[in-house]
Amino acid sequence: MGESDLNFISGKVKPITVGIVGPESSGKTTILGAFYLLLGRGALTTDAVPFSNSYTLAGWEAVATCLRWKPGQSPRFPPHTPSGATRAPGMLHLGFRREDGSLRDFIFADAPGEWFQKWAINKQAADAEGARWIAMHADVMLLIADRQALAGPTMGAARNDFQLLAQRALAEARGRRLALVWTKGDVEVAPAMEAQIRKAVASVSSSIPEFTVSVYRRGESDAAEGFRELFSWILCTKRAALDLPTKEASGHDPLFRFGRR
Ligand SMILES: Nc1nc2c(ncn2[C@@H]2O[C@H](COP(=O)(O)OP(=O)(O)O)[C@@H](O)[C@H]2O)c(=O)[nH]1
Ligand SMILES: [Mg+2]
Repeated sequence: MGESDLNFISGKVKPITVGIVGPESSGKTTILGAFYLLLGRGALTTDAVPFSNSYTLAGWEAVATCLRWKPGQSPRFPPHTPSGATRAPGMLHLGFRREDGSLRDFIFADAPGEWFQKWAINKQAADAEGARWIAMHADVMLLIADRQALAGPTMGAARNDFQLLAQRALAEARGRRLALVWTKGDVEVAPAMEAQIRKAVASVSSSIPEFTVSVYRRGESDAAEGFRELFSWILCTKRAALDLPTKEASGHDPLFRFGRR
């Protein structure tokens, strides 16, 4: 789904947009693939928030199909998300019925990591258009910390990149929901490194929730659990209510009340 298709959904109520912010190969597309596979098994949400519909089933299939077991072939990871020439990220849609009976649309924006790497360094970078799109439109941002990169031979560079990206994302979030998501939770990371990553996020706000996901089972816990916890946090997102002024003040010119930039 592209940017112009969004009108189709936002004609009703503006959907909640989830932006996944992280460098290349940090496990962003895998999160979406895992959500979709769990949804297909009825294991992503509870009966209280049943799945309603999706306008992008073919798109979901495309990200998830590699993660499935097929006869004679073990599951693979999704192919690399190309950055190409597009200016807006590819978007996947899911609709849910909430407890009060209302329908809620969610849009998941899967952008190539290159965009974020450029955006972290220069907010105005010409080829970071898609990252700016997410920063502007996302209601929820998932800031990805790739445990594999943070434990690998280039962990120092990965940490610096994370610090830059976290700074940018936190500055842009301005009151919107943001979570720190550790991907590849099966990989051990030095406690000192974990502390530095948390510190980069906590420097702005100490109340940022944390999730850990992995496609591999860790100890006793089911691999699906991390994805479920993350998804249920996303589902709780409410659109911030617009605070319109009361009637008594209506004599004033709106320009002076709302201001204009
Ligand atoms: N160990 C481990 N590796 C993972 C996991 N999820 C993804 N990966 C690896 O990370 C690579 C990149 O994943 P992908 O979702 O395409 O990352 P993206 O570029 O951020 O969309 C995959 O090809 C896998 O090799 C995980 O849960 N555990
Ligand atoms: Mg990807």
